[in-house]
Amino acid sequence: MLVKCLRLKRKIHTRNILTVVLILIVMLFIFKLIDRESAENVNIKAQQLRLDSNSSQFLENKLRDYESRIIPNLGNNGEPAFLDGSDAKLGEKALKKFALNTVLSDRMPLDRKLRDPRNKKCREFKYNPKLKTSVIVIFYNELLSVILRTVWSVILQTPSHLLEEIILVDDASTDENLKGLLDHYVTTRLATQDIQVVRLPKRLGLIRARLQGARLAKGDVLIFLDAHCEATVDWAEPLLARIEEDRTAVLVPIIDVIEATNLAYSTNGDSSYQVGGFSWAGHFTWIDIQDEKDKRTLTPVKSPTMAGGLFAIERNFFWDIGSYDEQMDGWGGENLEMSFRIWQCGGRLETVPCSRVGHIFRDFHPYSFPDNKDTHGINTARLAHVWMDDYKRFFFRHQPALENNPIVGDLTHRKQLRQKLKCKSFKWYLDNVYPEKFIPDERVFAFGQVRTEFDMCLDDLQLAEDKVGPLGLYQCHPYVAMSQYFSVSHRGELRNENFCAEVFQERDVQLTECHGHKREQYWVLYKNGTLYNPSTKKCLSGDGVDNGRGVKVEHCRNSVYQRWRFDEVNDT
Ligand code: LR7
Ligand code: MN
Repeated sequence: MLVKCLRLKRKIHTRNILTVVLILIVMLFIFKLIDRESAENVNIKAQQLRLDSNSSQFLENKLRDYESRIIPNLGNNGEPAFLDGSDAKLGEKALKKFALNTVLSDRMPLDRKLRDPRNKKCREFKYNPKLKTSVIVIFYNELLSVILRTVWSVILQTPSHLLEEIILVDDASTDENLKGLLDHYVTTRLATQDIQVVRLPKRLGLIRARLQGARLAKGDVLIFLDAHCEATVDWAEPLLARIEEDRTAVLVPIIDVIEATNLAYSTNGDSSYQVGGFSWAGHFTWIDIQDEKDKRTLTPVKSPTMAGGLFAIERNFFWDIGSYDEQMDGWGGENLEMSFRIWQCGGRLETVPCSRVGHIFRDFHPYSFPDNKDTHGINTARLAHVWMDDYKRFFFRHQPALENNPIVGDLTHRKQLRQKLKCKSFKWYLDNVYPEKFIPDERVFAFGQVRTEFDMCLDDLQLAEDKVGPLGLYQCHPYVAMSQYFSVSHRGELRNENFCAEVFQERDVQLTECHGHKREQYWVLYKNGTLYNPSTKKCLSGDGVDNGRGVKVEHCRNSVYQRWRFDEVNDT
């Protein structure tokens, strides 16, 4: 019985197993079938997609769809433009994300007409240049419509006999629209134009991207533009004519503002413009023209530096004078490097007031940088070592960590270039090209940190470069940029790089624009450390001033609160 039972059990067992195996096999087969089918499906779909997004029909449809949404005459004459309803909201969102109203740009005609922003007298000048130019536009993830508006403005505003070609250099953008769609636009809508799109295999940064464009260019002159510019009437003629006259002249147009919010082309009047300067922190700045009469003649005006994005240079001269520092990465610094080099090595830099180009000024970079490196700092350290001689000390006060840092890279080639071209010193540049630049420790009676007896120091309280604010007191600290660095100049100014201490209402002391007329900005430093302000007959006083608050002038008395100790005092 027991044996029988066992056998029966075994019988049932075997049958069960057999059924399960059978079911499994059937299921497996079904699964395989389904699986194969879906894999094939996916494959076919992927293939279709690939075919589609590259096929000219697909691109053509996409482009037509895009073109159909353009609103005729929007932004005509460079007027500010606005969208309604949901587009307006989307535009505001885009502004926060890209620092540009991309929605608006996509609705605005790519070939919009701008009014002539020039001073009227410019229209009387006749230029007849023979040189032809290559226009080089570099971009990384810029908006397609903005790039195309740049291209259209060049085509529409440059007589064809002066335009050799347009070279678009894509610095390995990741935005899909900048590939197929851009190519399709160029080959269909701009087929009659000589336009090359060059694609860099990996992101090289704007300096090496420009170099790549320059290597391919054939024109007599190279004009570089950022990818968000609009050229205006006759912009190219005065540039080319001036280079024909002097091949060592490197030229910048007046750069007008295209507003990122509403794409308005705004000018600061037709004759008010500035030229380029720099700060010891290594930034480009705008400065007033040295000789006001230059403004009236409307002829090219000497500029100590350039902003960097928009300029014209004779092609061979570009290479002769050392093109760019190819070891500069990312963004920043190349503009001051090129400016100093041009002046120091025998060229000149000028702003041409009858050539005007708009540029979209964005509040932040809409793109990121690989590795988050401070390329501006590193690039500026490079140029400081190569071109600024001992004056680099001011830059490295702002960036002490970069002074002897291997991250700055090898400088041999650039130093050799300076030797080979027999370039002049930075002192020559300051004396001859930019004599109004304030040098914190030259032609001064005293300079450095300015201490009270209680280890408090005069401090600019982080005043931004373009603001007015109190001259303050703060605990002395060794190295926070130049915020505690002041000088008493030979003109009697108590000042830092940009601002002069001025007495307001006979009591408060503000840092404000230096006017050079003495009065409330005039100070006399006595041997005992008193800082006397003759116009109020009062002395700079630190009593009762809290950390981070403004100092005052008070009646002079023999008090420790009215004695100021500068790091360095000159004998004279
Ligand atoms: O990795 C990058 N690769 C690129 O190709 C980063 C940027 N780019 C492209 C970018 O798409 C753009 O077309 O390089 C161009 C310049 O970049 P922007 O527009 O972000 O720079 P910017 O206008 O803020 O900065 C100014 O200083 C830069 C310093 O490196 C360059 O010299 C810019 O060309 C320069 N722009 C101008 O001079 C315009 C006038 C502005 C002022 C003042
Ligand atoms: Mn720009």
